[in-house]
Amino acid sequence: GSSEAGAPAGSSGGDLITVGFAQVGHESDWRTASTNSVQAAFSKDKGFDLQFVDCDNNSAKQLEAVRNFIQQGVDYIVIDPIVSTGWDTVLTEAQSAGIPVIVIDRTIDDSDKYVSWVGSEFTNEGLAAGAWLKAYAEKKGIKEINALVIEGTTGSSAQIGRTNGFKKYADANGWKILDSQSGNFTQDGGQSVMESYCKSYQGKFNVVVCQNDNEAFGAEDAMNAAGVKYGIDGDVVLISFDACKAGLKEVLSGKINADFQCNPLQGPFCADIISKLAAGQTVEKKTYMKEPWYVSEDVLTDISYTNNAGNDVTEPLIHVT
Ligand code: GYE
Repeated sequence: GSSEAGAPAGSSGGDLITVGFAQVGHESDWRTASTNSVQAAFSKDKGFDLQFVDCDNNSAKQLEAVRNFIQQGVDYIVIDPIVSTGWDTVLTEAQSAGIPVIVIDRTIDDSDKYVSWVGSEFTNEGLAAGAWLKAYAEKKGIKEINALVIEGTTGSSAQIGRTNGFKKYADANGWKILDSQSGNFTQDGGQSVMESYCKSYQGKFNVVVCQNDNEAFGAEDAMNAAGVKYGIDGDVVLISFDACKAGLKEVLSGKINADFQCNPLQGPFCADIISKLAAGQTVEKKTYMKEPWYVSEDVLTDISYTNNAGNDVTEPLIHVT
């Protein structure tokens, strides 16, 4: 650590800034991109000594990882919180130990004891999906929407925001959400939820909303097996989130109708925040990633979508240009 006023004590990395990162797990392509981004941004040649812990989507493991970082006396702790609640006690412990905590990606609801957060506006992503579907249905003359939702990890802010954002459109437009179950942000999860949906709702649904691309890949496998036609040439509109590389390929080939990007490249923003803190500078409490959306048929040519700049989102942030 540095000797600037306000810089934390307890560095064990010589001149390097020691950073403990409690990562969610390895459930998706998005997560891999996130891990790579953080590891590249916190390399030794950039002045950091990164301790990376894969918490395997297990909240107890994640709390334990953070407590270990506190015990070791790292300079900074970075957390991508698996779920949004249950954080206040451990963040109080970090605060008492004088270790600043930076939150990335998913948000924390029940505590304000962190210094800064960088990530995405998940409710906005759900609203964007709703706005796109509304325009698409109008263009295609689809009168009734019977949707099946495959949610992400229950209690994660990504799942909560995407669910609420899309539901807002469903409620406002009289769309039916036939079912909404968690696929845990994994391909296997998406596949098994979709297999059971295909059995229970055969012939009754025309929209499938997957809360990440890996779930969408699993849902595609299940629909292929059940003979359900989806995508631009099918009977079922397939919507996804993340827009990872493999997801965008599916958009290009028309299998996924629309994919709402969540930008995982947060490492450099996080490293910048920590460098500023180490230099005794003040940092923004919130930093939002820029996120376009990708569709295989552009039904909104005259409308562009603008990322949330910190507003409390109650309406979709769509601006006619
Ligand atoms: O959408 C999903 C990942 O927290 C935004 O987690 C992230 C989500 C992402 O597993 O693919």
